[in-house]
Amino acid sequence: MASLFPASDRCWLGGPGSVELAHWQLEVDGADDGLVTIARDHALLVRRHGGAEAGYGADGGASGMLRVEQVAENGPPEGFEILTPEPGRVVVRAADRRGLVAGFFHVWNRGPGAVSAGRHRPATAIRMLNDWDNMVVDAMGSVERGYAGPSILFSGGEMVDDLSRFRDYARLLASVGINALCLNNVNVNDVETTLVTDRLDDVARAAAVLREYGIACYVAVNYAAPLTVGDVDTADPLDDGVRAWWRATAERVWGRIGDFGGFVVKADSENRPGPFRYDRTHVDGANMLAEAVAPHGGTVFWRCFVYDNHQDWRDRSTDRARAAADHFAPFDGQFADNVVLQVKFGPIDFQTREGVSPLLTRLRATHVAIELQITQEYTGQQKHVCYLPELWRDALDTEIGWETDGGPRLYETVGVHTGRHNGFVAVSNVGADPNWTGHPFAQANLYAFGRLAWEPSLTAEELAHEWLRATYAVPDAARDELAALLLGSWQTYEAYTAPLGVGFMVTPHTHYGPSVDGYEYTPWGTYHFADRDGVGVDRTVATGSGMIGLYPPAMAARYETLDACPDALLLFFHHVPYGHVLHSGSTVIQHIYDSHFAGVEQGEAMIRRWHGVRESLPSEVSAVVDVRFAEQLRSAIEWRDQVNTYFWRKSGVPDARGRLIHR
Ligand code: GCW
Repeated sequence: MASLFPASDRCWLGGPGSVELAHWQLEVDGADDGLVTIARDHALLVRRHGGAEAGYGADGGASGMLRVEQVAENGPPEGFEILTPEPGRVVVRAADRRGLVAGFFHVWNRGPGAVSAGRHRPATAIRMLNDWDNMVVDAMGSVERGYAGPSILFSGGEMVDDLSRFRDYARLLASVGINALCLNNVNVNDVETTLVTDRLDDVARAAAVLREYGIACYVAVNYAAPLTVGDVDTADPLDDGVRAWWRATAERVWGRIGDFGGFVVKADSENRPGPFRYDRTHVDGANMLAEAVAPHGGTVFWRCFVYDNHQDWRDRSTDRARAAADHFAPFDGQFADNVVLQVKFGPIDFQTREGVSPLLTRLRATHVAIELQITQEYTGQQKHVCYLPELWRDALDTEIGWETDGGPRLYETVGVHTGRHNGFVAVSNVGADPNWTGHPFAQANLYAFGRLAWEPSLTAEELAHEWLRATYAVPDAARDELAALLLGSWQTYEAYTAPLGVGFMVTPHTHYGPSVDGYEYTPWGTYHFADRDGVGVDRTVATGSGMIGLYPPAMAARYETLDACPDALLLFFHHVPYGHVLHSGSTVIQHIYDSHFAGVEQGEAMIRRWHGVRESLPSEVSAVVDVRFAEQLRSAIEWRDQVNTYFWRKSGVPDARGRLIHR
């Protein structure tokens, strides 16, 4: 028996100030016979196949407002139907366990009074999270780029014994439609390499928990495992010994965990081993693994974050934004059917704003998952409120115009060519912090990712209201204020950080706070090229790296010329003089000053709004938010002053409005 709701966690699934449903429980007992039990307080409703009622529990089912039944007929996988046969009664029907869980939470997250009859099914098959959890605390901590405390799954080189917190996590993910989870960091170190060999019992324990909620278990593997933990002296994907090692490994994995999902691979990326070492291609590497897992129904998620991180900053011919498309687009159609290419939404690295990855516009015969980052590595590290659905909407709504100018939008292209095996992956933002995400409002990003992956047309506004309704029992007016606080927070963050899409002005290594030239002379390929005359990266076909030419022609035309290029992405695609006049009418240098002053003012306005609404939330939530807002404002001021001072010193152009810029 598995209770679907944690009793004590501060999340949309319960905890102080959460909606009245904190007392509900749904229990799914043995998927095979379709027995589903729902309890509210002590009242149980039990239904079996075909809707036959098996009985009521404890107090006679007085609170039977919501019934869940599993039907024997074939419905769409993971889909469900809501019926409202009479006022006050809601019935959820589904053909499989995932549909049941999804349907139940559909009602739960809105409240039974707010749902209407209808059929629902996910738009995408892949709705996956990648945890970047390390087994051993390393230089990156227990969770790489984690901002919510240590890993909930690993501690001191081992998987924790008590998986109750992990079970709550699984429940939480199921509640928003996530159906796959990769347990460990894609940077696979020595200990994690043995997850698929010596530590299978641990993986099996985690997989058993995930199974209860219809979530497939994945592990990130070390591409060089045959060499490092196996008895083979190479990791050449075409070597028979290597192929045999992976086949045997897959047999053992699936022999232990019959419904195991598969492997996630970061190869030839940021010093990780990969097929390039053996002069082989990524098709060779991915298909070799795919062949090993195929007999078991397994899938290989192959990440496309492949670029030269040993670049000479003097070399202007190499452009990191081209790399994924250059490496992978030529192989479109050559990857095995159980390979999914996992592609970051932008071609650089989860920046506050980037043009979309050209690779995503080029894969027409390959399964693709768009990778988003929920953990706020570059967007305020869960100290700043930065509501990411607005960033994601901006990227996903980009019109990619394959044949003509305009549509389809990026999100509409997921899976249109290859059908199944497409969707969304995101890097998770949870940790052992009692509120799960460090900043209580960062839960909204996790919630929204799951919902967006299921229904990629949902608006940022809809998602904010949905999350708030499911999380805090507050009056409508307070909820509207909280939604207003989230909405626009990404634009505010952008306004006080790096200007006009230029990206990467962060402190090296930690990626928190400003350091305008921090990466300028490093091997990482993330440059802004600011000098006394201008700033930005020339990616045009005419005079730059030609990266824009990797887009379909009509889309390329939208970025290639200064006339056409939108202001928000100007410095991502062009190097311009400080006096260049934007479509907004402002010059670039004046925009930099104005936007940084405005960003801090918007941050102050957010805090005023927060003060008007903070009393409506439980004190433990407000106390954390207060502390984080203080840091957000401090950091925003630091960004404003460093960026404005830097550009004043470079350009010598004074602020037209004469505000204080430190010299
Ligand atoms: O954004 C960068 C991060 C790395 C991360 C890498 C990746 C897991 O700084 O910490 O490594 O991306 O996506 O592989």
